[in-house]
Amino acid sequence: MFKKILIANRGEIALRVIRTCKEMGIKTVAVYSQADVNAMHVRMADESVCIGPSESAKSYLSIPSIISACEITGSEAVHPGYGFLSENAMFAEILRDHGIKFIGPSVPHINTMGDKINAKNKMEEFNVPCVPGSDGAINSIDDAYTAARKIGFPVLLKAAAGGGGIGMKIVFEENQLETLLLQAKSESKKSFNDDTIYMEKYLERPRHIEIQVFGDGEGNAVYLGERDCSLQRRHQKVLEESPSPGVMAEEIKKIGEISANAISKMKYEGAGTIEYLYENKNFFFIEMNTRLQVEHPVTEAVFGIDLVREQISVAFGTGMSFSQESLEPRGHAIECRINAERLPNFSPSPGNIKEFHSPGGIGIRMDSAIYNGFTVPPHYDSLIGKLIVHADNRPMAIRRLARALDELIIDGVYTTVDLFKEILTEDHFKSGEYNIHWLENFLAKQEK
Ligand code: MV4
Repeated sequence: MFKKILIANRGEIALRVIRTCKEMGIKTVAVYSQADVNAMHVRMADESVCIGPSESAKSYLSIPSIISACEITGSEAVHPGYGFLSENAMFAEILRDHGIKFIGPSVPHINTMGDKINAKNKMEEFNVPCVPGSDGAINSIDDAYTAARKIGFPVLLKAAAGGGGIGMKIVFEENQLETLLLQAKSESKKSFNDDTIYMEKYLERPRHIEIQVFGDGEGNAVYLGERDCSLQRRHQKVLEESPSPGVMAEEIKKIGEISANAISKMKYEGAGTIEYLYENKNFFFIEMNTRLQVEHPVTEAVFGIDLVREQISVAFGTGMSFSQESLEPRGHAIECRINAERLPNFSPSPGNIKEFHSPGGIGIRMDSAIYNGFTVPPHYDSLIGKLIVHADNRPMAIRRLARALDELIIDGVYTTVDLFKEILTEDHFKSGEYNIHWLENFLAKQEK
């Protein structure tokens, strides 16, 4: 097994990876920016290296600094966590060229999935159902008219380099098409330095269902159920759960097998997430993420497995510990993303944590890197913790979550904790009747 792994990340995910490494007897190296001198991941790792100033671009995103930290410490592998360099093919390639193992999929797989048009083509090759759309890029306004007439309005323009909704434009009628195409192109150019746009049928009320997949790089692949991530605000997930209250187990089995088959045929290595929109009992592929996701603990709870352990094991070449037949989901899990943000605008609320008390007890997992006296720096994402509950069924998970939220104390910064207490009492949440628009409508109602 690897003797030493460097974690190219910060916050709760850095701790999450360190925990598994410790259990596997692997030494850990933390990297940190000047803003994170007192961060918990630095204290929990066996060694640490300062890789630059506070700005992410000069520290957590600095490939040369991270490579140097690997060389200085003799790290054999890098776990990228999520965000930062986790889906950066250039980073994976440079590590490879330095003989350092990137814990994640191969460079070509990261590249393919990073381009949403290539990703769709690849998935279509393996008979994964996709949203009806343009045949690749829209290269002219004539292309756009032809595609839109074929697909039927409303259509959605998307950036090939995109994700996160940037450059996305809903087009309801033909006379808006030219203007919105130009806007999509200019936004995409600005954000990604790439103005490639493609078109899809706009699905009006879908759920966002993602399938967790895992491959060993040699053609063995499994799916680990789904996560319903429909509760989002401005493309930021807020609460995730598994199983989805809106999809039946046999439907998951079908799309899961299709997803695992694609991963197997591709010889994909490591953890991945295949994102679908689900509407009127149909799944439509939209994107694939080639990283461990923020919400992975929901899957870990339901399947009783450690995805990071499996990532490390597959990266080393020891294979996965499970087969599809050995995987059995149990009960229900819900995750709340706790952000240092002030409602109702969700404006960032960095600052000093005066008091922190974590909930506990049966079925509770609190993944966080904050502590009493810790100062949440203003330079990074506002996620300060994830509360994950697991119970025998969804109603019990909801009650357990309400209990855990009552136990949780975070003083000193504003947080999104109270929002969860309110969501849990809503009839449409309790009945599971929600889609990707429900949360924003709920928040708009509350504003009044
Ligand atoms: C869509 C869609 C409707 N139809 N594609 C938003 C971000 C990007 N990753 C994909 N997104 C969407 N793609 C088609 N063809 C609606 C969304 C969307 C959305 C998707 C998942 C969760 C929340 C969302 C909120 C707004 C729009």
